[in-house]
Amino acid sequence: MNNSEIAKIFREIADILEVREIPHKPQAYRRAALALEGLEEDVADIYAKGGKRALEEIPGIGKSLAEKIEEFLLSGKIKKYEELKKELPVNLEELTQVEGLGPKRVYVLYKKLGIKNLEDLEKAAKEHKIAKLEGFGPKSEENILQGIEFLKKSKGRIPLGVVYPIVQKVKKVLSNLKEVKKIEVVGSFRRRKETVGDIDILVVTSNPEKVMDVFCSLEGVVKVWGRGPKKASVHMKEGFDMDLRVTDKESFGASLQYFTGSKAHNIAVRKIAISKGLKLNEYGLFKGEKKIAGATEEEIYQKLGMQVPPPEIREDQGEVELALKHQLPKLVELKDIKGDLHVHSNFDGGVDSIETLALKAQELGYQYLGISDHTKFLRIERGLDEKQLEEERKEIDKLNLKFKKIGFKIFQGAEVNILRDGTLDISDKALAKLDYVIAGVHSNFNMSEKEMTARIKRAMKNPYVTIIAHPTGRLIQKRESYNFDFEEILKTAKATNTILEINSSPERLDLPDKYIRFCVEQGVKLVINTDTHHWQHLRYMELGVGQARRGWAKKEDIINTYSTSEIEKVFKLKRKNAN
Ligand code: DGT
Ligand code: CA
Ligand code: CA
Repeated sequence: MNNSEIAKIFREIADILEVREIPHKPQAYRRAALALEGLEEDVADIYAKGGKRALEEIPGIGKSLAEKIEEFLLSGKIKKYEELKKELPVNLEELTQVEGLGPKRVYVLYKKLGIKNLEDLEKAAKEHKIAKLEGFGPKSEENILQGIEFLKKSKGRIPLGVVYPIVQKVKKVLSNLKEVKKIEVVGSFRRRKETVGDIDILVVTSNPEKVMDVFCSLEGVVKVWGRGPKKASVHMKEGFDMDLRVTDKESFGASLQYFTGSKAHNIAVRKIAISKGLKLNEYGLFKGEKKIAGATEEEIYQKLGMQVPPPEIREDQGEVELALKHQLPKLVELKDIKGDLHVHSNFDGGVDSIETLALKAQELGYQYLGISDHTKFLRIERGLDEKQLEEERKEIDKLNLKFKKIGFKIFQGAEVNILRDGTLDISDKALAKLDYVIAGVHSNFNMSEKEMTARIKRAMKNPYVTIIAHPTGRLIQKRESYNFDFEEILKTAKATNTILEINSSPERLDLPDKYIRFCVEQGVKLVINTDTHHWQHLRYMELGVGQARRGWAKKEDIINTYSTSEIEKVFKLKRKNAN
């Protein structure tokens, strides 16, 4: 789309003008970039209909910028940009990604050392050329090298499951300070995106100095990138950055809204504000000079005539339109979950006894627990054969007798392997004795799309297969999903009443969010499971619920929000065609 392409050029022009210390103009270009990103219609269409005059009518675009847009539309180029670029012919986007490098410093590095890209930058730093530059010194050289390392190592992103427990702890330490009045972790973390670039934290405090001190000396902080009166930025030993921003009470809601993002959502919301003659930024919602909302997120959305979209769906994927119509779905919540159906016990080499796992599940308020130990094929993990499954059944029956009076039930399941041809690694006769069955692909990932689709479909057609485990097989940042036709899988799941799993394990989060949304739209039921191998993994449920919410899942889409008797009906429905 022309709009984002031109916006990018405008931002770069702004950067170069800033380097040349030209006043005001950079701001005008940045404002125009924002305006362009906020447009629904392509500027080419606007221009086709109304010419240059119509471009000038776009808020934030004046006469001279309208001319530049016209020039781009007609020639594919902007002369002014080409000229400016000659002055700073470097990869600005790449270089400014290095923490602490803004356009001005990039300019100095180019003028003095001819640095044009990340490679040049690393070479110069390693040769200690940067340390000698005025305004840099050994410290910023070291910073630059560390910044490059980080960019290279993690491509800048880190799985949510890795940062999750660390961030929870940081939040707790900071909220325990008496100086902290309000705190929220915002950005992609609040949206529960499966990987995060960095962590953004917002606080309202009576004593910013004190909070910054604590923040910069938190356990796990290996580097302080920078620290000012309102913002600090640190690097954690696990390889990610955290930003802390101080805001005041009256602006907290506006900052919450702004820094939660996503950027695309914010652009769409700001457009609505503009359409109502209002202005929205991180300080508040304004009518002219007058602030009409800002302290809470609720009042901001309310004044815009909107419901508050849950953070997990703020991706400009239709939530803004529905929020305006007050038709947002009610998403599943952690408190709706009544049990976990993918749990390994010490019967297949896991850590905990079934009894321990059941007691931990009861502590979480669950009404049932499904034990799903591996069957035969995975003998490496001590997979169970028919006889061992019978022994396990006895143990479960014994415990169920004991738990009956408190209304808690253990289901016996199993995690069976889907073999190359789509058959399972254990007989139907053995499966018939279980309450439910999870089937998954654990080997031979490299098949053609056609073969893999046929393989999984055949497994789903087995009347004893209740759930397909981690349906895409991907491992976050480690392994791509195998090739298969998800639409076909959806159709078969629906036709056979097979449930698809949202596996909450931090390295999986499988299904991915967009697939969850397809399931929800098609009425294919889902289950949120933890794949627990140690009782502490039961806590991963929270990650799975976040993932389900990102996929717009409601309570009724998720079978483990059902009561014990309702879920038994789901198990039976699948088996109705078994003989
Ligand atoms: P990340 O860190 O890459 O996983 O993603 P976010 O969404 O946390 O992005 P980040 O950390 O760059 O910024 C946090 C939020 O701040 C972002 O979600 C929306 C808001 N924000 C940042 N820059 C802009 C911007 O240029 N325009 C608008 N409208 N919002 C922005
Ligand atoms: Ca972030
Ligand atoms: Ca950030």
